[in-house]
Amino acid sequence: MSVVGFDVGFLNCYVAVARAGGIETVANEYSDRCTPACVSFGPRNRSIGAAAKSQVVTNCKNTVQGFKRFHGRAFSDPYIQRLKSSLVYDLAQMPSGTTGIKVMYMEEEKVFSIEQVTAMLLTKMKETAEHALKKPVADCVVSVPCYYTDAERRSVVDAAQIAGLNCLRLMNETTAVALAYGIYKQDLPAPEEKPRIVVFVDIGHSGYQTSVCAFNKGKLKVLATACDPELGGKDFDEMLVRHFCEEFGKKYKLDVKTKPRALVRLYQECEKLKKLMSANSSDLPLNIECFMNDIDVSGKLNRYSVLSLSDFLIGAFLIPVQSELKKEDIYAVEIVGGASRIPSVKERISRFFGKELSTTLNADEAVARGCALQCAILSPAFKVREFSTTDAVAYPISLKWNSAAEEGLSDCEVFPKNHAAPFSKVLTFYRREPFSLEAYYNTPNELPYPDPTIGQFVIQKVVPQASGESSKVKVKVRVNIHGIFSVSSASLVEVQKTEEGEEPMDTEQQAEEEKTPPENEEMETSPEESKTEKKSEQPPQAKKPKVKTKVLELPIENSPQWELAVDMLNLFVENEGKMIMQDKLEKERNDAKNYVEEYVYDMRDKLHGRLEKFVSEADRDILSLQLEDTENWLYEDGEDQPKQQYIDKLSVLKKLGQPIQERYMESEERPRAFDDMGKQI
Ligand code: ATP
Ligand code: K
Ligand code: MG
Repeated sequence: MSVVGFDVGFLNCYVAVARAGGIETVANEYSDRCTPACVSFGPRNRSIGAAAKSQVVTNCKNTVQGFKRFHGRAFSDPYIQRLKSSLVYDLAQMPSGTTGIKVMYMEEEKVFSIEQVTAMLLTKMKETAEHALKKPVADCVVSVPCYYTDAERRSVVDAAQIAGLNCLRLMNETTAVALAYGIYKQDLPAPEEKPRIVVFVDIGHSGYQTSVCAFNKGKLKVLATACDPELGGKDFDEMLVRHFCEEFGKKYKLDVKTKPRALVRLYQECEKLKKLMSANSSDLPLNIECFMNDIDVSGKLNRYSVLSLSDFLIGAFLIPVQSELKKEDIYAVEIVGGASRIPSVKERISRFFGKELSTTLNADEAVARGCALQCAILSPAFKVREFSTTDAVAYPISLKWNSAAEEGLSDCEVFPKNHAAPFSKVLTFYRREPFSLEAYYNTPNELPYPDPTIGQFVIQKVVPQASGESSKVKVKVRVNIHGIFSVSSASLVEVQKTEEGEEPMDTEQQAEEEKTPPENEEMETSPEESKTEKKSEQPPQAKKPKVKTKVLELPIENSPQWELAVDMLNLFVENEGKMIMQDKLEKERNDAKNYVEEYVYDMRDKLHGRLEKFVSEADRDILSLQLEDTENWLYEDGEDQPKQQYIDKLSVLKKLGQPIQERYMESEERPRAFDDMGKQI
C-alpha cells in the first residue's frame, strides 16, 4: 500500500507522498522537487525528466515535451495538425487513429502512443516516490485538468496502468488544490451552516482553471468550474519568442523559424526572461551566443513594451465563472500555478473578483499534495481525517437512442454541467430487443474538441416478456470517481404470470413512454458515495393484484471513443517493462565504464602520492603504463563497449593495483593495532 500523489503538469511535475510525519513533496535524484515533463530518446536508452530536458537543444528532434495536450485526440484533429507544424519533434497516427509521437529510439524509427509517453513520465515519478518511500509504489492519485474530456481521462488512466500504477482517482487539479486547502482548516462552518465559498485559480504553463468550492466541516463540493485550456504561461513565452524572431529578423537577417535548435534555445531564454520580468521593473537584456549561423544575438525587453505586447493576453484572464456568485459571498480567492506569479495577471484577476488574492498554498506543490491527501483518504492503510470531496461534471452529457416507437431519435441530458460527480443514475426503457445508447457532449461549442462523441453502449440480450409485451429495462449510467462516463449495468425486469393470470401492470407506463418526451423518462439518481440504491421495482400498491418479478442482469457492450484495445494496452505494459530494463542495463553499463575511468584517475594520483612507498619502481612503471593504455582505450575503442568489457578492464588493473593498496592499508593499520593493544593493557 502506497500513498502517493502525482501532479502531471504540462511543463512541471511534482510527487507528494504520505509518511508518518504527514504529506510531503519529495525530490528527485537531482534534489529537485520539480521534474520536467520531458522524455528524450537515444540510441541506447531513454532519458526522462531533468536528464531529458538537458537534451532539448542537443537532441531536439527526439526530445518530447508539451505532450499533455495529445491525450484522447485523433491525429486528424485540426488542433493536432496545427500543432504538428509548430513542433520540433514529429507526430504520427496510431493504428487506432489517435496521436502518437515519432522518434528515433535504439537506432530505429519508432512511434509511441501518447499513453506510452505519459507512462514513461509516470515511470520516472514512480521511481522518485519509491526512492523516497523505500518500497514499491502502485496505489496513487493522478491529477488532470478539470477541463479534460472523457477520452482524455481514459487515456491518462491507461498511461498509469502502463506505468504499473493503480490509479485510485484521477483528480481535477483545482479540486486537489481545494482539498489541500480545506482538510487542515479547523474553522469551517458546521455541516448545517452556510458553506464557506472559496474560488481557486490555477494558472499553469498550458492552461487556466478556476473552480468555485463550498466548504463545510469534513467536506468540500465543487459548485462550478471554468477554464481556458489554451491560456497559460506558454502564451507569454510565445509572445516573447515572436517579438525576438521579428527583432532578429530585422537586426541580423535571421529566419529563426527555419532552425529548430535555435528556436528551442530562444524559447528557453524567453521563459527565463519572463520569470525575471515578474520580479524586475527595469529593462532586461537577452543574449544568446552562437545562436544561428555562428552569430551571437542580443536584444532588450522593456517592461512597458511587454505590457503592451501582453495586453490581449491579460485581457483574456476574464473568467467566465458562470455561477450566481456574488462578490460578497466569496470568502477568498486562492491562486496557484507557476504563471500566477506574473504581476499583471494577478492584478487582472484580483480586479475581476474585486478582492485581494490569497496565496496561502504552495503555488507549485498544492496539486501534488492534494492528490496525495486524496490517496491517503482512499487508502485503507492510512489514517486521515474524514473529508469527502464532491466534484463537478465539466460539460453536460447527453444520451441519444432510437425510440421504441420508431419515431426516430430521442435524446436526454443525463448529467447537466456542474452536476455532482461521482454519481449514478438509473434510466428506464421499455424494449423488446437489444438497443444502443450513444453518449455525447451536447454543447460542442464549449468543448475544446471538434468531436463531441463519448461512446456507444449496446444493451444486449433484451427480449420481450412472455406475454409479448415490451420489457422494462433499467440502465444505470454513471460518472465515476475519475470523471469518466459509462453505462455501468443494465437489468431486465421479467414479469411472471401470477396464478390468477393477471396482466402485468406496466403497460400503462409503456404507452406513456412512447409518447412522452424523453426528458420525462423515469430517472432515479443517487450519488456514488451512498451505495444504497432506491428499490422501486415493486412499489407497494395494495389495491392492485400482486405481480411477481425477476430481475435479470444484461450484458453491455461498451465502446467508448478512442478506447485503447486491451491487447494494445497489454503490449504497451510489456514494452514499458522492456524499456525500463533496457534503461537499467544501459545505466549499469555506463556505471561500469565510469568505475574504470575513476580507477584510472584515482590510481594515477595515488601512485605518485601516498602509495609511492609501497611499490617497486618496476611495478609502478608497469601499472602506470596500463593506466595510460586504459585511458586511451576509453576515448577510442573503449568508448562504447558492453558492460563486461569494462568489468574485465577494471579487474586487470586491480590485479596490479590491489597488492599495493593492501600493503599501504597494512602499514596504516599496524600502529593503530599497537595503540589498541596499549589501551587494553
Ligand atoms: P499545466 O498546469 O498547464 O499543466 P504546469 O503545471 O506544468 O502546467 P506550472 O508549473 O504551474 O505549470 O507553471 C509553469 C509556468 O509558470 C511556466 O510558464 C513558467 O514559465 C511560469 N512561471 C514560473 N515562475 C514564474 C515567474 N516567477 N514569473 C512568471 N512566470 C513564471
Ligand atoms: K505543476
Ligand atoms: Mg499545473
